[in-house]
Amino acid sequence: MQPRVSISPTGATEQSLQTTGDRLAKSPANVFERPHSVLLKDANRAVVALPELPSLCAVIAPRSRGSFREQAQEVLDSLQSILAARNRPMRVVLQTVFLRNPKDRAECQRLLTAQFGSEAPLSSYLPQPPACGAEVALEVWAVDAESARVERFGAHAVGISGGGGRWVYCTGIMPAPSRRRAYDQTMDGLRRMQTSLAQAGSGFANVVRTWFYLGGITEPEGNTERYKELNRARADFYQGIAFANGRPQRNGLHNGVYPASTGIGMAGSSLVMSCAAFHTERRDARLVALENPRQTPAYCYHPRYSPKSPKFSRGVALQVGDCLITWVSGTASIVDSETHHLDDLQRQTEQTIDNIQHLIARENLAAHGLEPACATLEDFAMVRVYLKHPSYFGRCKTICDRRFGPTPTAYSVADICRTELLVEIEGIAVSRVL
Ligand code: 3EB
Repeated sequence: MQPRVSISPTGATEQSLQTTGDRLAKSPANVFERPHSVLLKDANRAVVALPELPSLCAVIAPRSRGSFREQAQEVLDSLQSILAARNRPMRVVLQTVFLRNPKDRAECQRLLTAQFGSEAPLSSYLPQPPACGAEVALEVWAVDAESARVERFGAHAVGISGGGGRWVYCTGIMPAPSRRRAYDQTMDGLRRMQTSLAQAGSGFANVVRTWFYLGGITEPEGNTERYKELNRARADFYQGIAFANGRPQRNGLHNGVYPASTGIGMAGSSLVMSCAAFHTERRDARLVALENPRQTPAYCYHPRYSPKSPKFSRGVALQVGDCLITWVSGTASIVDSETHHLDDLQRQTEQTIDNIQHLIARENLAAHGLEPACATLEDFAMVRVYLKHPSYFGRCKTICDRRFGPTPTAYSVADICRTELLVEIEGIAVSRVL
C-alpha cells in the first residue's frame, strides 16, 4: 500500500508536500487499498509515475486580472515554482496555451522564449477563452530531464523517449489559410499531420489520440454542417490506415479501432489539430481501443448525426508493465446515441462524468480483455472541460471538484458539435494494474 496525498496550496514546495504527505499518510483516510501511478496531486499539478519516466502535469490559470502580459507572467512564475518544487530537474516538453484573444499569441511566444530559451517546449495556441475569465491559461506536461530524451522536429513535433517507449506529439497543425471549407481544411490538416509525424519517425498507425479544434463547428456549410464535413474528410483519410500498428486487439465489443479523440469548437473559422503517437518494443505493452457500454460507438452513429460517422474510440488504454494509461475521449451527455438532459448544465455534467466512470470501470476494462486493470476518477492526472458558455463555469466546477477531487483541470469556452450539448469532458487517467 502506498500513501496518497492531495490538496496543497499552489507554490507549496516539494518539501512541504512531502511533509504534508507524511503527516496525512498516518491518517487512515489517506491510505488507499491499491497502489497508484498518480503519486501526488492538487488542483494545479499531478506527479505521475509513468514507466521509468517521472512526469508532471500542470494546469495553471492566473489569479490576477491585470493586463495580458501580467497574467501570462503570473502563469509562468507559478509554473516555475511548481517545477522548482520537484527535487529533480524537470523539462517542460509540451504545453497548450488557451487564449481569450488570439492576437496575444505573439506576445505570449516572446514571454515563453524568454522563459525557456533554446529548450522551448512544443506549444500549441488555442483560441478558446479560459472559462474562469482570465486572458490566458496553460496546460503543461513536463518530464524528468535525466530520464527522458527529448527531440524536436520542426515547429510541430516532438519525440520523448524513456522507459522503453517513445512518444511523438504533433501539435498546432493548421491547414493552409486559403482552405475555407471544413472538408478541405481537415484533409489538408491531416496530410500536414502525416508529414509532421513522418519527420518525427512516426505515422498514423501509431496514433493513439487526436484533437480537432474546428472554428464554426456548428455552422452550416453548403447544405450540410462543418462538423459533418470534418467527419467526411476524416473517414476518407482514415480509410486504409491500420491503427494500433496493425496489432491484433482484443476488443470484446466491436471491431472498430480508432484513436481516442476530441472534436470541438474554437474561435475563428480555421482548424487546429494535434495528435499523440506511441512506439514501444516492450513485450509487456498492450494497446486497446475502448468503447462505452452506455454509448453507441461514435463510428456506428446513425447517419442522421453525420452521413459519414465520427471515426474515434471512446478511449484508448495503454498498459505498459503494471502501468495503465487511459485516454478518455471528449465525453458528453450522450446515452446510446441520444443527448440527455437538454438545457440542464448540472445534469449534463453529472451524466458526462457517469459516462466516463462506466468507460474506465473494472467491468468494462475486463470486457476489453484488460483484467484486472481498473481506473477511477481519482486516477486522473489531467482533465479538460469545454463549456458552451462561460456562465456555466462555477456550477460545472463545483460538480467536477466533488467527483474528481483535486485534479489539474483546464476549463475553456468552446462550442460543442451538437448545439444542445452544454459541456464536454476529456482526460488522462494513470493507474496501476495489480
Ligand atoms: C460525441 O460523443 C460528442 O469528432 O473526434 C466527442 C469526442 C465528440 C470526439 C470527434 C466528437 C469527437 O459524439 C462529440
